[in-house]
Amino acid sequence: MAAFKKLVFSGVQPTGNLHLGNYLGAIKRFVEMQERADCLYCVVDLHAITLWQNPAELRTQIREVTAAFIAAGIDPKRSIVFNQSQVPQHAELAWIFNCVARLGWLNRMTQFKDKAGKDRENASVGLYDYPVLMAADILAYRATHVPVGEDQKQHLELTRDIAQKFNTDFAESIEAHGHGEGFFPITEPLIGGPAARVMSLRDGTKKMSKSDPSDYSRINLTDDADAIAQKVRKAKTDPEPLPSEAAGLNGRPEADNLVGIFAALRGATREAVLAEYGGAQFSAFKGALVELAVESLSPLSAEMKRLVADPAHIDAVLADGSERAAAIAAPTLDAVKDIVGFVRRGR
Ligand code: AQP
Repeated sequence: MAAFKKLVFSGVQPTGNLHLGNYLGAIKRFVEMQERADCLYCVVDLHAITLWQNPAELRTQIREVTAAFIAAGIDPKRSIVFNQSQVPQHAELAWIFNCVARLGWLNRMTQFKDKAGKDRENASVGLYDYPVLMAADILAYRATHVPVGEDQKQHLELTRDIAQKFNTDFAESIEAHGHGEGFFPITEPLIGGPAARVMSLRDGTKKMSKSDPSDYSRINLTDDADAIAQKVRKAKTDPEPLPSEAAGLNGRPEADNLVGIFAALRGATREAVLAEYGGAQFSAFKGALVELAVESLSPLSAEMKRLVADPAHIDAVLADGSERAAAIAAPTLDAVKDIVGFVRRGR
C-alpha cells in the first residue's frame, strides 16, 4: 500500500440543534486534531436532505454548525471549514462508489434500519445510500483519519471496504497511471474517549440524539445555564451512590453516562472522576456536573450567538473553505476518472 499523508476529515449534519453528544463525541475532538494533522471539517448538507428539511431552516442550520465549529476552536484559516454542497466532487465520487459498493453491504447498515423504521418503502433512496456518500466525503481527500462518535463505526467500516474494493478492482489501471499499489487509503476511524457514545439523559440505553422528541433527553449547545441545570437535575439516575471504580458502573447505564460526560468535559478519565466522587450521592455529583457543563458550554454558546449574527462572515468562511477543499478533491476525481477509464476534457 502506498504511503499517504496524514489527513483528517469529518462532518456534521445541519439537521437541528447540536447537542453535547455531537460536541464531546466529535467537535471537541476535531479541535484537538488540528495540533496533529491537516484537517477538513465539513457541514454535510447533502446528507441532511436524506430526510426532508425546511429550506429556510436548513440554511440557518448550516450557518449554525459552521458557527459551532469556529466557536469550539476550529480555526478556519488553519483547517478547511466548508459545506458539502459547494464541492461537487462529493456527489460525483459517490456515484462512482455506488458502482463499487455492493447491495448486501448497504443492507447491513443499522443506521438506515433505525432511521427508516417500519416504513422502509417510504424512505428516500438517499437515506439508503448515505454511507456511500460518506465514503466519498472521506476519500475525495484520501483522508487517513476520521474522528467520529461510536454510532459511525459501521459506516467507517463500509468506507474501508469501498476503498479496498476500488483498489483491487482497478489495481492494474491504478498501477498503469503511476499511483503505486493502492489509490485510496484504508481510513482509520478515531473513536474513543469517555464520550464516544453520549446517551440520552432520560434513558441511558438510548443515544443522545437531535431527533429525540424530548428536549430533556439532551443538552443543546445553545442551552442557557438554567436549562442545563434543569436538564441535569432531572436526568435519570439510580438510587445507589457513585462507585469508586469504573467496574462499578457496569449495569448502571445512566450513572455511566453522567460520569462519562463529566470526564469528557474535564478532559479526564472515568477512573479519575470516580476517584474524586466515589461514594457521593447523585444530588452532589449532579451539582458539580452542572457547574462544569455551564463553565464549558457558556462561552461556546455565547460565541456561537455572536457568529450567527453575522451570516455574511460565515458564508465567506464557507466559500473560502469550499474553494480550498475543491482544490484537493478535483485532482482526486480527475485521477479516479482516468483510473476508471473515462475520457475527459484536457487529456
Ligand atoms: N450521542 C452521541 N455521542 C457521541 N457522538 C455523537 N455523535 C452524534 N451523536 C452522538 C457524533 O456527532 C457527529 C455528527 O453527527 P451527525 O449530526 O452527523 O449525525 P447523527 O449521528 O445523525 O446526529 P444525531 O444527533 O444522532 O442526529 P439524529 O437524531 O438525526 O440521529 C458524528 O461524528 C457522530 O458520531
